[in-house]
Amino acid sequence: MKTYICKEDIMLKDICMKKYNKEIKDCTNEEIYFALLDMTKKLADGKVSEEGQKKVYYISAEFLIGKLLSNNLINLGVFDEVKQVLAENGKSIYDIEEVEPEPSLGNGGLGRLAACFLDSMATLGLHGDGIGLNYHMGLFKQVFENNYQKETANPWIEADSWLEKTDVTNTITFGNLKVQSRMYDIDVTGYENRTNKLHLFDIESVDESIMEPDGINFDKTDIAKNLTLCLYPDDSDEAGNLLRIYQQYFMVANGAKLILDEAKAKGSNLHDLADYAAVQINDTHPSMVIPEFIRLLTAEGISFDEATEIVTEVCAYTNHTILAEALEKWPLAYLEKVVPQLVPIIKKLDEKVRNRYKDESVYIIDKDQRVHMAHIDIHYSHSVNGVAYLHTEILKDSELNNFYKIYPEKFNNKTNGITFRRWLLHCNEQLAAYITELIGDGYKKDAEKLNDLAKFYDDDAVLGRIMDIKKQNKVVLKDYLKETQNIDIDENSIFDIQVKRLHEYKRQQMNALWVIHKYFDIKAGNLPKTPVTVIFGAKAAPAYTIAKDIIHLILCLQQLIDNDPEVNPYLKVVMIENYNVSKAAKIIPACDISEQISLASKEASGTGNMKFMLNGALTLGTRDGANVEIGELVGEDNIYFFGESSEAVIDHYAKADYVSKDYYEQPEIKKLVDFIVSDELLEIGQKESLERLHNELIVKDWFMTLLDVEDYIKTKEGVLVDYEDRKTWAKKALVNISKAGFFSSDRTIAEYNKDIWRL
Ligand code: AZC
Repeated sequence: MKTYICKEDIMLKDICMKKYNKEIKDCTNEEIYFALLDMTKKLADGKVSEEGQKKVYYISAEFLIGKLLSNNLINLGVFDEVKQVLAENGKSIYDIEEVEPEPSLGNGGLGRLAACFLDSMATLGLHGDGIGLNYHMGLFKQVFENNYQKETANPWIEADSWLEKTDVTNTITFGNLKVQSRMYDIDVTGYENRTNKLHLFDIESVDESIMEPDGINFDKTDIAKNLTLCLYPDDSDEAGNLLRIYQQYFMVANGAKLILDEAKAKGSNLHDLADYAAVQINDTHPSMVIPEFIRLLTAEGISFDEATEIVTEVCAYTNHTILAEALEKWPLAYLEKVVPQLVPIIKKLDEKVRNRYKDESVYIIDKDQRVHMAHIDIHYSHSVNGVAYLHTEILKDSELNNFYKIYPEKFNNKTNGITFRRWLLHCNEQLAAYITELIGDGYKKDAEKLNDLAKFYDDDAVLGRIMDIKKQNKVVLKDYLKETQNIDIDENSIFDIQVKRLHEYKRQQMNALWVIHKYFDIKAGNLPKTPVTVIFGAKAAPAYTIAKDIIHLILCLQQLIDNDPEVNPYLKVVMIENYNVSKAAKIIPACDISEQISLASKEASGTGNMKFMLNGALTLGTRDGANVEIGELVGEDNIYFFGESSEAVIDHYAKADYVSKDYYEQPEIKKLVDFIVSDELLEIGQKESLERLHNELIVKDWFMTLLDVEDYIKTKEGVLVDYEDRKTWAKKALVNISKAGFFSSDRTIAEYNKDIWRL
């Protein structure tokens, strides 16, 4: 029997023996997990090197990395071997995966993108590290109670984990206090290539015990204890805003110091910093790195003007949203409290802008004395990019048009991507193996090779297998839901899935209105040929009341339908609790219909849409974000578009002429909306919450749900009809898989490097 990892000569068997004095077969799953942790770190360490002069630093408030064990094993080329060795010893890699806690270092697409990018940088052999914060409790853990979202603490750091404590420590100075920081590192393995690092800074004096049992509240003023407790602490009051500024400065002050130290160690005289470092600023959370660099460079004797030029050459900025509320604007007074050392620099940067341009809209400090962080980025970076073609066009033509007119050469598009290691090889092993059987494994390194699947579009046997694999993935999800939430779903139903952050612009509420429509339809005797399971998964920001009301509505619908024997054979609603990366990996391969129904112009890109497509789901969506590019690749026959165009939507906002009430007055729509406050639902749910949502849709509906709901319902009914022709459906699924290569984050990162970083 083979009981070791022969390839790298590091023996799992030996580690188990040394650590526990046991054979593999006698170890518990926990013990094996920790042994594999040791083994993986050793294998990864062998692939770290500091060669190459220039290095890229990706600074981000979020890194939604997900569990790492299996992905690292895949990237290190030993997954199959480990799986086999474990099986020979009566253990399952899948059981061991369950032992690993999911790191709580991100929230949504922006954070998951950062994680995919780190994977791709290492895979392409680029020397590139991540810089972020080591949040102890992350966002929060979501539980459902009385059909509501309840937040609880989400601690994830164990004594032994992927985090490696380093010797790098700094004293970080704020206006009113000094704190000690320490750097922790996580290995980022590339697929059969180098290992990079994710550097996470932590505060030495952090104190998890100040967290209240609700998992989100703590003394927001006790910075020395709370600085790295949580991602996105509540910012509905001044203390919360200040805490976010403390976090952001802590991240960039440590990051900037590291970057300069590494450059100097390689021989930089700092005047030539751009030959040593490229810094990608992921949204505005790290924007203070620009004035911080200037502060450090001028302290080394470089003039302010030259320091500004150096920093501009080094830094590049990525915008991820056009939602005004997400573009950070800090009151100057807050910055004066937390980071007084940066204020004179920011004022000088603003002065330079004012001297050159007479347009108030591009100033850094506005007339209300608020500092527009994105404006610092745009003036003082050499590159500004959007994350999908449409998004970048909207930035250029409307949102940032005044900047585009000044700096047309800075603007560029980098359509997002996803790592196929996690989102195909790992989450859908069966499909990956079948693709390999059909076209070889070249696609693992060159995703465009998936195009070779085109020759099987009309091959009945292949189409049959694609549907079989989908079915098996549905059974996996069914078993998982039974085990985790005690929910029964039918693997023979259509899996219609919307999983993403909860936000009104993403319009989960529109999907809920379809559920209501279907409920009426079934009650009226129009029974669907194939039952439908509508699956939602989403966390709402704790202070976002309407988002929580939408979750409440979905949970109430779930209960109503579950208890109605007339409806439940045909329709089921499931809200996944605590949706996260690990759950996504189980949900996405099982999906038939991928819901990407944001109000056109509002979803910068989306990346879930890409994951679903790659796993053979068909997109039902608006012409928004990267959906547009998916549509161009697969062709109109292989995607379901509906709804108003982004131009029409932007026009409605410009003219302020959208009146949801006018749509509500249409009897068909009124019936659906009014069901939110029907006796049936009020019996299950909370009056206050359901009435607030009902009212919101009628009097405000800022993201125009009622504008598109009719077309949405019509189109979705058409999708269900199409599903009945399984062969044509399977062909559409295969077209989607074969065209997904463009959305590999390897392609995206190659573009960043060619156009922006130039390593
Ligand atoms: C998201 C965008 O909403 C999403 O469309 C995009 O795909 C993703 O970034 C990656 O670019 N944004 C966020 O998650 N968060 C913020 C603050 O924009």
